[in-house]
Amino acid sequence: MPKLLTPAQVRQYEDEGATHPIRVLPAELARKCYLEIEKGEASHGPSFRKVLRTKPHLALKWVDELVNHEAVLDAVEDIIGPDILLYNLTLWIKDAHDSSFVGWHQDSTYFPLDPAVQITAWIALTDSVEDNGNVKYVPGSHKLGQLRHGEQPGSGSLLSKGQHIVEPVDAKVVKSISLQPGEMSLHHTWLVHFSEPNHSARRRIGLGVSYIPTSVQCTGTVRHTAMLVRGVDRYNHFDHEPRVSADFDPAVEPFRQDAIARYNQARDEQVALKAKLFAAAS
Ligand SMILES: O=C(O)CCC(=O)C(=O)O
Repeated sequence: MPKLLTPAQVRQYEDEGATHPIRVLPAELARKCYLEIEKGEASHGPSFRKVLRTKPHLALKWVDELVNHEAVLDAVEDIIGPDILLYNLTLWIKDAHDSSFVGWHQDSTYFPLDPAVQITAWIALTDSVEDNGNVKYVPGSHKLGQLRHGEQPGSGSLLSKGQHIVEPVDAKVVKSISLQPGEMSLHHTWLVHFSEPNHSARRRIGLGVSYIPTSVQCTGTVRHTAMLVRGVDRYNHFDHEPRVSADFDPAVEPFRQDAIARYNQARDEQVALKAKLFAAAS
């Protein structure tokens, strides 16, 4: 019996590579998190975006609580089992009338993970719908395996190097993920997905959390860090991340800096490796 998902949602995930919407938080809690972002932006200025960009759960207590939230983990457990590591997360922010977008891509392209068993939980802190640039995907595309990606830095993409799939995407059928604050979607690491600019006068903010089962290994040269959020880790493939007891917890700060450096190094290594493989295959 699934813990939170309905059997139909589990089936949708298996068939399409994504399921949505899943109510995981009350709308008021999502609003509180949104206000935390506004508070951080007001007190730290533009540098706060950098804090939010990589491993913000090691900096901000409210993010730590969100990624460890019971309902979020119940839904994730329904797909990847009870022993769960939090591998990475990203705050996806599109401001009102923001032209930034995310090109067609697969999350696996940035993750040196073997096997490629990773799930992205996208938790909506605002609404995320058609007019403000919600996520869209090709149902069933998670069955295609890894596709070739190219880079286009400076293109306005929210992805660090403007990565995008270079082979033709069969986008005859595209599904839209519409979420209200406190709802979540789950998507597979090989799902082909993208998002368009925000044409509305509202901000669109979601937290994309990457969870993996503890059995998954990191394939790069850098040993990664990850947070054991549920169950037991019998594999010891990652250095475990500590939980913060307050924002910018001084006891965790040195660990955070090191974890971000390791994550970025491993991601760059992975992107370069994939670029070589894609070039060889073309
Ligand atoms: O939030 C977006 O617009 C893109 C999100 C995304 O690509 C992801 O969560 O993998």
